[in-house]
Amino acid sequence: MPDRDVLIIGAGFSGLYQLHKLRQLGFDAQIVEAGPQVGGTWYWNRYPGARCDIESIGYSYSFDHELQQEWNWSERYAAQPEILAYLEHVADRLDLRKDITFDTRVQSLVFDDADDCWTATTGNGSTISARFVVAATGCLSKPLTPTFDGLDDFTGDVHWTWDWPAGGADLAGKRVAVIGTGSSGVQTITAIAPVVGSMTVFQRTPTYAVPAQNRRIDEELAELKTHYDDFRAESRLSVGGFPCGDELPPFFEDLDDVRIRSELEVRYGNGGLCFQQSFRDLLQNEEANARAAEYVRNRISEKVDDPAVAEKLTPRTYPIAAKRMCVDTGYYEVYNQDNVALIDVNEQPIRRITPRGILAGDTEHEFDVIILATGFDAMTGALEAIDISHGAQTLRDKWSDGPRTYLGLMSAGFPNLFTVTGPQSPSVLSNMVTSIETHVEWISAALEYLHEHGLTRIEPDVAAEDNWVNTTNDAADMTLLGQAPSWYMGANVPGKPRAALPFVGGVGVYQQILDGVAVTGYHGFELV
Ligand code: FAD
Ligand code: N01
Repeated sequence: MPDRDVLIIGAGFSGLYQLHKLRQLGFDAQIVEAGPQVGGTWYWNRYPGARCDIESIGYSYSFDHELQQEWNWSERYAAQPEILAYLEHVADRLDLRKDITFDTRVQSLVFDDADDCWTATTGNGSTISARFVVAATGCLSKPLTPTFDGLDDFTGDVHWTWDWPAGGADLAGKRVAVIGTGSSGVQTITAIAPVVGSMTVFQRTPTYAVPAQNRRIDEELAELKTHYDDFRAESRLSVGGFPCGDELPPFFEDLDDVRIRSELEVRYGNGGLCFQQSFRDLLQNEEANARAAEYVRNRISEKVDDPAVAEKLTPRTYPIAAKRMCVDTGYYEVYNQDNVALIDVNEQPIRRITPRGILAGDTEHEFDVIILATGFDAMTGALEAIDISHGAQTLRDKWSDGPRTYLGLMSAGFPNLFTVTGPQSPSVLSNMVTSIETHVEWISAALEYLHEHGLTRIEPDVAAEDNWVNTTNDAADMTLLGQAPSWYMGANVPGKPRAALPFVGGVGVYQQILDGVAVTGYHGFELV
């Protein structure tokens, strides 16, 4: 008999809820977490300025009515310490820690057909067997660590955004380099600009950033709490897992210029990622996309004093929203500071890190601190970092040309192994807490169904999986996603196959598909 009914890997938003839900259903479940405490993303990413870019009222659990009534978010977009405090509070409130093993990384998972169970081997050599495994390992938890020649020779401090020193880093008055201008870079650059002595930003691709319009939300939150459940229900049926209001109709419906302009202005003024839902077909229609992109480009040029710097910061080579947009609080204005410089690494490539700084092009720039905000091996990275095998087949081999899943929940040939917000589910294209709850609840219901029917094994049919892979690829092909070399497509990791990693059909549509599969007795799955 296996040690546990269910092994959950990871103690972030996903793993914590999964443990609670399974306990409620009477399963014997355990979490194994590589880090020293709960929080996942919000434990690791402690860099200055880290905060969510989905509004906290939605970027939070909905499953516990009292929790959402009692918890008070201070700001529209909570900062990392507040989100971490929330997850710690949830762990305490639900008494989750007693079933979590910290500081332990799962290194391999081997499926045993005789017993229908998985055996996990951890970094310290211990083993745990479980009938089912839920990989709550995170979509953005495997850091991308480009090998810059000479990094080890640098005599100053090196900090990665995803592993920021727990006690903070001393940047006051220092000469600081930042490599990377995605969300982590944008937030870090903005937050440290007031304290550094000088800062040089090394940019490879400029980002489209829209303002956060962050603010305290005391009164808004009190009002929302009078109808919070309606808001949550709307979130689950929405495109992105957070209600953004009605978007403009598809672009081909001959929208007039005044209406387009006012829609973009209102959404930009409101702040946040709902900007990318200005038009229903913003990610499908090149003309619609171009209008929104041009609008943001014009705002950048208004914010940056030096036209040459503004031009460098202006994205022109890929459609807006085809790469994850950033939500900023004064990012562009940082470049108006006299002590801030911007280097385009396409013009001046980073040749190597030297003991004193960075050699870019022919110039050595001297620094006290180098900050790396270079991103993640997204969606598949954390899963493929584990040696997952069933007989002669490994998940890594199976996914060598790109992930193959049924519904982003399971992969054929790997029975009893579920992924939360796995590849080919909406996941990173949505408010992830909404998508996490959807998956946790679906997985839990499936396990309950198996238990009630005396079954011990669930696995997708190959045909159902092939169909889903084609569906997700076809859906992505109908969008502009492929036109950006982004982590959505695996393009940021050298050698990673290009494939659309998330399902682009939207949260509401996806939820209905999942419901339909469950209602029909788990259509497309083989249950034994
Ligand atoms: P994680 O929080 O990534 O947790 C996974 C855990 O699994 C980690 O603690 C990791 O240590 C552990 N783990 C992984 N592999 C193993 C292993 N082999 N053995 C043991 N443990 C393992 N999403 C949004 O929707 N809105 C936002 O505003 C937003 N902001 C973000 C900001 C940052 C800086 C980052 C990096 C991501 C952000 N995301 C955001 C995405 C975010 O990752 C998810 O919203 C959510 O936190 C994911 O929760 P999770 O539990 O699925 O994964
Ligand atoms: O990572 P990224 P991130 N030389 O991949 C550059 C979520 N998140 O950690 O664009 C030089 O976006 C790289 O350049 P390029 C959110 O989903 C949310 O910032 O590949 N540069 C890019 O500029 C987000 O999308 C928040 O050309 C190199 C940067 O490093 C996701 O996490 C905050 C390089 C990496 O950007 C990932 O964001 C933080 C090299 N060798 C994260 N290698 C919120 O605001 C990489 N780069 C909620």
